[in-house]
Amino acid sequence: QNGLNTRKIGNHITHLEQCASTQIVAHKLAQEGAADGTVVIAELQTEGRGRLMRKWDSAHGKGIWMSVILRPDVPPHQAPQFTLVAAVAVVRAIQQVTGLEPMIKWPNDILFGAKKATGILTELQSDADGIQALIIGIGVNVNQQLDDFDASVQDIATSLSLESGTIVNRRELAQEILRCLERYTDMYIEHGFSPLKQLWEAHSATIGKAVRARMSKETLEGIAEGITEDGVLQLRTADGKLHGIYSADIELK
Ligand code: BT5
Repeated sequence: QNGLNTRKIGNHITHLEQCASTQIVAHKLAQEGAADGTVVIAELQTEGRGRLMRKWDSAHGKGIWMSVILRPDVPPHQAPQFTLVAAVAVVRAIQQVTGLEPMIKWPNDILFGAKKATGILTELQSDADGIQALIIGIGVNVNQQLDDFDASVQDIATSLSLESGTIVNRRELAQEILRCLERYTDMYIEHGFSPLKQLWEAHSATIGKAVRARMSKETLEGIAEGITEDGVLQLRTADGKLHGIYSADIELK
């Protein structure tokens, strides 16, 4: 028993006052053989990162900046789905602890209206034998007020405190996120995405909407019709064609 009532996630927690990025620390621990479910959490990240090496603004003591090492027995092509599963876990935890109702923007943003409160970053360590480790990075803006944010994100970011008008207990929320993450990743590993699809769609800010999907080589506009059992976004363009989107930045139109 680890106090969280989880089986593995959070059995080992490294709590740092400061680091460059909890992703970097977690990658290193994973390479050194850290157990499935190991968690790294920091009060301050000096080089918090998003996808494609974008910056993640990580104010001191105001958010939950953490990375979770998982060692699931699934093929590497399933790694991106863990982002969707983690998003469901974080939304459920936020609902549970604060009563707020955030929405998920495919694949990795948790929003209130158009503003982002959480980002998720799933990274992979793999070799010829398959996945060695997944490093799931979760950044939740919890108690920032507007001027705690970097000027570059003040127009696009929000925090749970700004949304609720109260101070939110970060420890309680982090614990609930870890419990939900274990519940939903277990479900995914055992049964695949189908039992989670409905839950995901119920919290989706994307499905049924007109969106612009920016990918590395092209941009497509159309209606986001749904996601497949594999978590692939189905986008229907004006010419009636259905496109499977594996990775993109989505703009709601
Ligand atoms: C993400 O990337 O949203 C993934 C963020 C993951 C952060 C966690 S914190 C713990 C762990 N350790 C790390 O170093 N990272 C993970 P992406 O979809 O690429 O979004 C990045 C964009 O979000 C930036 O380019 C900004 O526009 C915006 N942004 C940066 N910081 C933000 C913040 N605190 N709140 C809201 N938006 C932010």
